[in-house]
Amino acid sequence: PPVIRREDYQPFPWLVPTTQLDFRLGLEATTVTATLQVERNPAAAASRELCLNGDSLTAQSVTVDGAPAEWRMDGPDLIVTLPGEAHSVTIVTRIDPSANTQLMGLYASNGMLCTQCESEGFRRITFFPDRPDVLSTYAVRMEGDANLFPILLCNGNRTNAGENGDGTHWAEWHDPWPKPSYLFALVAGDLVANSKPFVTVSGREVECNVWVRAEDLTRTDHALESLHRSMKWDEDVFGREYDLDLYNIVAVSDFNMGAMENKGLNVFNTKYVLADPDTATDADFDAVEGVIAHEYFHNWSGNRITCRDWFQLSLKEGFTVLRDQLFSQDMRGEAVKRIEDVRILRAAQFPEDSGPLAHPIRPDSYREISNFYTATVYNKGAEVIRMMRSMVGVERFRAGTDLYFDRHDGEAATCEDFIKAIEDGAGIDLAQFRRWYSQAGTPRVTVSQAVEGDTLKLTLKQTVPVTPGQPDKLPMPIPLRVAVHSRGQGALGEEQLIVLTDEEQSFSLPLTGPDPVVSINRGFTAPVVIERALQREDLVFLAAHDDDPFARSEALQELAVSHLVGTASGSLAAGEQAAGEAAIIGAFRSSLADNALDDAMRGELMVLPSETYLFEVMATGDRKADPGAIHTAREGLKAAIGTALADELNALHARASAVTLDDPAGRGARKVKTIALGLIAAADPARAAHLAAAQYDAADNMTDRQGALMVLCGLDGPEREAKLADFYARYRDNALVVDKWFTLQALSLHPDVIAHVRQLAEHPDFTMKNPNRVRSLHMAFAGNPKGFHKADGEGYRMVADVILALDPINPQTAARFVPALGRWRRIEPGRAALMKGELERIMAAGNLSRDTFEQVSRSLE
Ligand code: B3K
Ligand code: ZN
Repeated sequence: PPVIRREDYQPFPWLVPTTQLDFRLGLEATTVTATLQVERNPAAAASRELCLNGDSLTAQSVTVDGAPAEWRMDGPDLIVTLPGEAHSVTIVTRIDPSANTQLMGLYASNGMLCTQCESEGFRRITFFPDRPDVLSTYAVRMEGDANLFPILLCNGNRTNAGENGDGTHWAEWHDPWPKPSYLFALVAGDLVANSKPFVTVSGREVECNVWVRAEDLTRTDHALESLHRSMKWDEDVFGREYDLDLYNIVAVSDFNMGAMENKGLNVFNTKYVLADPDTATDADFDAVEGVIAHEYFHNWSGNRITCRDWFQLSLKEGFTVLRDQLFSQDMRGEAVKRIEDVRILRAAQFPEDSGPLAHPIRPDSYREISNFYTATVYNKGAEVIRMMRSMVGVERFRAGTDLYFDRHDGEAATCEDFIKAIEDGAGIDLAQFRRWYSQAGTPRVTVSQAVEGDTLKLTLKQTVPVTPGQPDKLPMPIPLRVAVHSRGQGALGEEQLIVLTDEEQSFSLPLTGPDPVVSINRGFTAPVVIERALQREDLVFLAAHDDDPFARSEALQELAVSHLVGTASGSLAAGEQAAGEAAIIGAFRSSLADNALDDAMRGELMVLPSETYLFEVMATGDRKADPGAIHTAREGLKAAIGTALADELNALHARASAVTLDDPAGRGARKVKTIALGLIAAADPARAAHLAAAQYDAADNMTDRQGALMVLCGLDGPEREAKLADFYARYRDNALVVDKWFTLQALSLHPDVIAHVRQLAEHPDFTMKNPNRVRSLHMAFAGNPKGFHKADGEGYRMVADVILALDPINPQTAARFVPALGRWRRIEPGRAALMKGELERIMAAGNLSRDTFEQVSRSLE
């Protein structure tokens, strides 16, 4: 497959002001008649040829201005020769949605028809310039069986509808906003809506609908309310008003991603729509709210202003992730949300940035763009824009985004356009800052300090690691919020923002008192790794007293990371092991006793660093990660905490179990309840099994039930089997909850987890055709630090088998399993050889999709 390069961008020679689509819908056969009005693009080099992308399409007929046209195929694409300046091109294609297992283009799901076009799915529906810089106004007519497809939806507004008298009916839709083909959507099916109008800031009424299958209707209130909250928030915080009279959200159960922001017709994975307390956890509720918001915010950051080409993906995704994060911070509390987001960044993006698939947030080349919907483009992209906001402050940042929306409304823009708008609107020079868009790799900042009179001299040194294709790196501007506290006096210093721009730079900061302790990268202002040798008592001080709650949790993480990595690599000096453990236990004890903390924050302080992140830290320099040693160390620490704090944890579990409120306090209680249970389980499995069974039985909500079952899954004994069976029997008709049942078993620390996963893959409810189900079992297993990294390589082999089996069915989803194996270079030699061997086996199988080929070949380079 060819490599596509950012520097090769050329504007399309033709404009397509309007597009008319006519669909004769059928599950097995759908006929599409597309009429494109085209005219020469004055801004592009002239061409007599109109190249229309296709993917697995055959043209039934091609006419130009009503007459047979001169055309030919060029691989998958169709080339029409056009003599004049402006023409009407009509093409008829026929597709089989029921055979579409890739879930790109038009496909059948649960008896309904729906679409997914981003990035290059529209070309599986009809021949078209399927690139984001060709904007067109769409008018769509759809016709189909009125019984099979009572509801017919498309982008924009419904302009007309009627019955044909032969059992078929039709609808016409018009979207007044020009859009690229990737934002096209169509849905036809037997659906019902939960509806509630939203009145915009200027007084316009917007009909908001959440469309689902009838049996799911009772689980849609949260999604609808989340949509309303998002609409209001975007008006208040970014000054963005919705621009159509209708906003439709449709939930489908077969979906490659979370959701899709098609103009006026979002298509969602059911997982991010359906929620009620009996079937969804508190975390699920948060995820629904976050994804609903994310897709809604795309209406401005993505749809009104779209991307010129796919290299600019972070223009819409990074910015929209930042917007949804800020929204969720406002809805649920800043500190806890920030801690969660940083945890995700470290677990998902840092490994990407340090591995064979590392790429800048604005990549320079790709073979398959689906592989670049990554944590780097999304989450690091959000961090990069967040840094701009931190440097200029909220108000000036708003002036920058106002200018961006104003200047580029209706355009297909670039990351450069965004940066320029922030520069002009916010009044900041981002010349050096642009390196965050072009350089991959997580910068490391080394910190040293010295007292000089009444100031503290802080010396910072940065290195940006070498990444594939980028051997030489330049220093980046790294904004850091810092404060200098005094441990001796227990005094807290004033916070200020410093920006490290050079490779090495010193800053003079005022001292607050004796024993200065620097609190740095507060709020995680920059997505970097801070390296410093802080004394244990300093970290304990920060964990207990820092006035930035994020910094408090960071200090505890730092304490745990250095202890665990030290333990795993056997590098701790005598006595250090016990001292480190004691310090962590002490910090946990303080968090448990600190009445000023709410349970939501207390819960965050009780989460140990993930094993993925510990691999990252352990695999520094020449040192390799040892997943087995990390797992043993982390479980050992859990057991030590559980043993030392048995009374406190039991008391916490009991206290939290008595809270039955359906409010933030109740949520906090549910969170700490299961965290406490997990720590108790590490120390006293029998007692934990008993408590977990009781928690399961008493549960009146999914959070408690799933939490209890999760703990039971890692234990042996009769309760495990009994509760798993009960859970399945109770929810066997609810696909999303059955997914949880698969996941709990695939993620479990049970010694027989591999055998369990093999059995579950044979379960009648398992299918490779449904991405949620595949993820619930196999993706969960690939993230199981113990099972996946089993020393004999059986876990690796199982995941490689999944990739090979899934690739012909759904390449996009298959390719997402590759990064787990691709980290072999950073792992100890025994496992590394086994992982690499599996990648080579996949490569040797041949006939791989573009998606999987690209990821495997890059992982072996
Ligand atoms: N924009 C979609 C991503 C779809 C990608 C499919 N390959 C979801 C989102 O980020 O909102
Ligand atoms: Zn998005």
